[in-house]
Amino acid sequence: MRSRLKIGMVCYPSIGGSGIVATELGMLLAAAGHEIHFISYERPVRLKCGENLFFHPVVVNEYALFKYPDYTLPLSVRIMEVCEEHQLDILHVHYAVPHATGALLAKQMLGQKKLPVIVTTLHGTDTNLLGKDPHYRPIIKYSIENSDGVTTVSESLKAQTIETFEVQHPITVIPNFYAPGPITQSREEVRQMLQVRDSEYLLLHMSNIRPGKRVADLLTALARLKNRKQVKLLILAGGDFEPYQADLIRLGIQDRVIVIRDVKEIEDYLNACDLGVYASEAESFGLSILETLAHGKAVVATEVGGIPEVVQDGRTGRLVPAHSPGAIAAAIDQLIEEPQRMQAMGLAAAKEAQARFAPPVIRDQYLAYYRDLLAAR
Ligand code: GMT
Repeated sequence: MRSRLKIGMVCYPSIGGSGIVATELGMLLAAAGHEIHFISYERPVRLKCGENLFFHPVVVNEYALFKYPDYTLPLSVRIMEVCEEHQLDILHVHYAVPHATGALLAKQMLGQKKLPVIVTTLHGTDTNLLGKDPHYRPIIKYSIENSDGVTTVSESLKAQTIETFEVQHPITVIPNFYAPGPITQSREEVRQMLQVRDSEYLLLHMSNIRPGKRVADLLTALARLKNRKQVKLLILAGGDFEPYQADLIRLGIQDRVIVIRDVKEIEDYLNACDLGVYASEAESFGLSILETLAHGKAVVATEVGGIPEVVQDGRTGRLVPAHSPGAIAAAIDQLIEEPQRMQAMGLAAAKEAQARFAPPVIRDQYLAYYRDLLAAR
């Protein structure tokens, strides 16, 4: 077996946990000497140029003939071309549909030529959203069962996947990872720019703000806080906040909420905040939560999916039931009234993140997994 692996990485290129994990993993593997080929419709946002890193765009042309644009077929052709041209050992796809499906089509087209080992990582919505749609469920099940290796980002997602698709295929859990990048502006500078006073608590929420993130619950919780005059909420939104503007006015919290869109460098904001707040109704892992903890900030988050595998209730944050703005407000108020406890939780959070979710540790778990699959075939 080659010591230097050639790995294809297929992912969504946008701001979003799965794309970020795939990109960071590819960059870590490249830094360790492996040759990494990204395949996507755009260059992944966090992909920095470097040695051993290549990007192969999938070109999708529009045809009046198609009522709905098709991505899976040009994707499978691109995957086939890259596999053939670069003799890939591993094809690591993030999400079963359309990425694993495209990989399986590519494998069929390659026929007798050298085939890569296909590793599918499930990130969540394949199972907890599309898995419930009868028009998608069979193709997701097929894509999982025909991958050479399948991983999930949490034990919870593994259990949910087995239950949803009734799959027999072994599934290995390899969690997500994160280590804080450099701070470019001081906490004071960032707070000044955001017009947050020293005496105020800055809550932070980062997500694509899709309905499942329950941003409206966070806004309601903010309006219900006993200590609301002392608190501001910063939302780093990877989506359109416009639909929530009416809630701000209705709840009278326009002057308490700051929204910034499509932030790529999150570190300065995480450094400037005091507490993370997450109200999701489903979450396989919660990469934003890990990012918050790793910066030494406790979180108030919902006790759903894989979140309890990331946050330890009472030690690194507080877990509350989903769909319960009152419980979120009570947990935030309690931490504000016990600032030393909030700080101690933040310190524990940073230590825990470093010990359990450090990038080199997780990179080595993926490498060992790739090598086991290569040896077994
Ligand atoms: O949360 C989303 O809607 C985006 C989605 C994605 O594609 O990035 O996130 C999923 O993958 C992340 C990375 O593994 C996880 O941290 C998120 O928890 C997961 N989202 C859901 O399960 C809803």
